[in-house]
Amino acid sequence: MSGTFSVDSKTKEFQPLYEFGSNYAPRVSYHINPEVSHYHYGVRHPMKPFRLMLTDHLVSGYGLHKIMDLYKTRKATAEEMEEFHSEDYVNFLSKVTPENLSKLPRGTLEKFNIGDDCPIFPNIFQYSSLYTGASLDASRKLINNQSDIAINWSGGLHHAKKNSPSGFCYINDIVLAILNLLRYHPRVLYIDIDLHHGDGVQEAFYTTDRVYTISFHKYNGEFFPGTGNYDETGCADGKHFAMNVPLEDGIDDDSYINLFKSIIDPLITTFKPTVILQQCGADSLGHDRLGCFNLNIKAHGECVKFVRSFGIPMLVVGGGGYTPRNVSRLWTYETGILNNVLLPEELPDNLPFKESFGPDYSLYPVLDNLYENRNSKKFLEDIRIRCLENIRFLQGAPSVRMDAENIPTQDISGLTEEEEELIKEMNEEDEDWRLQEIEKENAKMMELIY
Ligand code: LLX
Ligand code: CA
Ligand code: ZN
Repeated sequence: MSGTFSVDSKTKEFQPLYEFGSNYAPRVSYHINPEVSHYHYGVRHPMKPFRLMLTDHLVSGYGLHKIMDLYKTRKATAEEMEEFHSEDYVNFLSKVTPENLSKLPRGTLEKFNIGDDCPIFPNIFQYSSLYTGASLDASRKLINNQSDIAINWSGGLHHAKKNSPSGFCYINDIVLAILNLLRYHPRVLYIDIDLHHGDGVQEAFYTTDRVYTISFHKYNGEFFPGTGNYDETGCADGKHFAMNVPLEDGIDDDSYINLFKSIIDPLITTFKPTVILQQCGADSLGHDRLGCFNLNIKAHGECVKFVRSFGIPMLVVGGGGYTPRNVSRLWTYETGILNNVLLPEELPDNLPFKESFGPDYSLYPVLDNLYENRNSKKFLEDIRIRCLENIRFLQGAPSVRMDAENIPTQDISGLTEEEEELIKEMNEEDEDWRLQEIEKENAKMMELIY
């Protein structure tokens, strides 16, 4: 029996796959390079770059690519990486291969923390250049006021350090993007909702009052990376400009959302960031292969929606996440939120790899209740009070003189006007290009997965 509002198949084909919410319509740019999903950490490694390909399919399956500016990103150069990383480390990363690994001088692998977590896999430097290039391109779109929100799901590698990789992260695209934003923006707020402590980003900006870093994460002193207790609050000029929200296993939707909003609201009002970078690691979801929280996709998304509601320019990046089908669901849902679009729960019909999303074929299946919630009401209230006390130390936003001679007058997009024009045209012709890319990718992925 057909329902009251059932439609024939022709009508269904032309129905929009999304519904618009309120009337704030930010310009959103989406920075991708399909190549980045083809790299391989190794069969037993939990990081699966093909989660990005699943995300791309879902995003375009819902038609979201039609309402954003798409940018195929260029690779970051070694010189750009050296704005944060040491020349020695970048040079090593650009030369090392699985084949020449055994011929390196003794102690090199230990020096650069190479091992099971951070293996050397084929074309590791190109991989790092691609996701870093995407975050840099995204930061340029915001700086040039060509976007209000810029998204790079391939970025968010918050553990990488100046001289070494850490926790699967090689080049810290977040630190590099923030350094770029600081050329124009007096105050940058970094918000990290990955399951893990955003240690690499915190460390890089620990002594400055121009970047406020806040990370929500599992903490017990042992859980990777072992840092991020509430007493790490910054030093020197950066004293009180770092905040950590250590949590126990099993936190649920309501506790997380309430805590997040009650801290982020006064923080934004007091620090008055001129731009926000949000890291949206998906390993904080329930049922993540390496995770221990109970968050549902809608709760994670609610944190993104809340930050967006302040109307401050945002750079949004990915992060951890080890159950690829849920990572892609989450980042698609959040791409919808950032575009002010509510996506239907039922996944689109024409979705490649649709079988990976069964048996529910839903955008937000229930992911909670796997772990016991070890965060008591009292524990959460104590954390909240501590965090609010830290915000009170801020005494308003630091004012920064943006030196006229340091502000380039030229466009810093890294592209000429002609190139910008070309990209615009490419975006218009994008439909064909994407279909071809998707075809090619599918063929490659079939080889990898099956
Ligand atoms: N937290 C995180 C964020 C981004 C990436 C990797 C991580 N690392 C982990 O989640 C982790 C888990 C267990 C042990 C150690 C680290 C990341 C994102 C994209 C590409 C590469 C890394
Ligand atoms: Ca975090
Ligand atoms: Zn993580």
